[in-house]
Amino acid sequence: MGFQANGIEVEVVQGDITDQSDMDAIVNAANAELRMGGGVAGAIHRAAGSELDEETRPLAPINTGEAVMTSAPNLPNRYIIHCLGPVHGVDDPASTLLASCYQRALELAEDAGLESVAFPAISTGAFGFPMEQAAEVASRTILARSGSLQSVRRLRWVLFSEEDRILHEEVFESVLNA
Ligand code: AR6
Repeated sequence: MGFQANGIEVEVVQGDITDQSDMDAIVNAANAELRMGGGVAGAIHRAAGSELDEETRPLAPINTGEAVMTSAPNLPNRYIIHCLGPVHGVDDPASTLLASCYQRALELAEDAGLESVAFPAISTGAFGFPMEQAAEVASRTILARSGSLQSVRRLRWVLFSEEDRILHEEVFESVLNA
C-alpha cells in the first residue's frame, strides 16, 4: 500500500529486507556490536558475509538510538544503515529512542544524497517493542521529518508477516492520511 508525506512516497509491503533491489539503502535492526545476530541482522550479515564484518568492526559499539552507514557487500543495494533500537522495558524513553533511530537513518541517507531507503520494523522482534506502537513512532517520524528531506524521495517499510503489514497499513493510513 502507498502513502504520501510532504511529497515523499511511503510504501508498506510484506517481504524480506535483503530482497529490496530497487532501493539505495536498507536499514539493519542491529546489535550494539554490529555483528551477526538473529532476525534482520542475521539475514543481512548472512547475505553480506565477512566483508561486512570487516567494515562494521571499527564502527562498533554504537549507542541506542544511533545509526551508522556501511557499504552493502553481496546485496543489491548501495548502502546498509545500521540502527540500534531500544530494548522494550529496558531502554527509556523507548519511543524517543526508536524515533531517533529513524531520524538518524534519514539524516545519513540525506547526507549521502540517497533517493530511497527500506526499513524493517526496528526493535519489534528480539527487542520486544510492541508492533502497533512501533508503527506509530515510524509514521509520526516520517510525518515530522518528510518536509525537510531533499534527496530522499522514497521510503519503504518491509514487514515480515501479513499481520504486521496490515497493522502498519492501518496505522500509517491513520497518521499519514489524517
Ligand atoms: N526482513 C524483514 N523483516 C524481518 C526479517 C527480514 N529478513 N527478519 C525478521 N524480521 P529483529 P530487533 C522482522 O529481532 O527487535 C538481532 O538478533 C521481525 O519479525 O531482527 O531490533 C540483533 O542482533 C521483527 O518484526 O530486530 C539484535 O541483537 C523485526 O523484523 C536484536 O536482534 C525486527 O526484529 C535486534 O532486535
